[in-house]
Amino acid sequence: MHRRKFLRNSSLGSAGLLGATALTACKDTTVQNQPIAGSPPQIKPVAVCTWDFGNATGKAWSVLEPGGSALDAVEAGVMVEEADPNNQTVGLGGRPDRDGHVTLDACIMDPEGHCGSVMALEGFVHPVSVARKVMEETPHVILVGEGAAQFALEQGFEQANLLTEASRLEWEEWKKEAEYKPIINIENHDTIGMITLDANGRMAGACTTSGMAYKMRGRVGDSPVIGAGLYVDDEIGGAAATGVGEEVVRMVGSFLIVELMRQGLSPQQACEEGVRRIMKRNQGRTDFQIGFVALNKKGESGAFCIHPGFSYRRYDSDGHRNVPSESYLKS
Ligand code: SD4
Repeated sequence: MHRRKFLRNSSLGSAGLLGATALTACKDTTVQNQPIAGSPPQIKPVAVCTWDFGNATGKAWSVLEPGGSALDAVEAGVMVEEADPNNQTVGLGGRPDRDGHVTLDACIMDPEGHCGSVMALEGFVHPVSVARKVMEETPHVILVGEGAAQFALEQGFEQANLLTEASRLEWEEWKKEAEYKPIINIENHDTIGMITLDANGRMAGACTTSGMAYKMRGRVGDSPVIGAGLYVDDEIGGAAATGVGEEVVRMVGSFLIVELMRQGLSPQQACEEGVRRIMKRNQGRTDFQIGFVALNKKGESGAFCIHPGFSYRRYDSDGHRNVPSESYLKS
């Protein structure tokens, strides 16, 4: 019902090509990067991330504001959530798979388009930093499982037990029924994906997660898949995803959003179109959540999701705020 109405009202429909009508058809709630009054136009740094992770964007800002690089900022920013045992979907304290293993996925991209990723990494608090080492120290883009752990050790990362008592007890409880059913916005949707723009106009991104709670052993979602959970093109902008990774992977979601921005859509319009494509492919299925956040080269940002409840954090020289996202379904 919702879907049909939405598609009927959308001039983008299934055509995939974006004309001038399409660009003006939807209400554009893109957040602008305001110029500083009285000063010549200049690049103003920005950090945005999925969900209300103010400590993470705050950390990224502390790197960006004094002139630090987008890459250093994005890594430092998401590391805050990786180290927080109270965030049960990222890093330390992340919910385990159904067999009780905390397995982490992360990726990072720099302004030159270099990228690194680790998948199903166990026993290290900062998979994003291991991913950065994959990018900088190896001829590869992705390392998985035991190989990723071996590489992390070789690079001097310290091993740690990531299963906190709180997450272990929840898992023990879950095992009584052992039902695998994501609960929208609650159970396991707090992956952090972050995009940064620095004072030199360079962009970077990172995404890190413990994935869907109680997933099958060996399952990898969208977050460490370049183009799905994260994509950055320094000429255009970047995007990151949160939610049910299988659906994001099927659409190569973040790459799609960056390509839509390349065709002229604002970050807001691009996120909306990305969600519409996912809904179209799912033919009326609504029992899952996905949220996208995007930032373009001008420092404009936008977000969109399927169900109400998603928001994104934005930090720039005008302040630090949690921006509620509009949704495809209204309630
Ligand atoms: C995944 N996309 O592994 C991740 C989960 C997530 O917020 O985003 N949670 O599918």
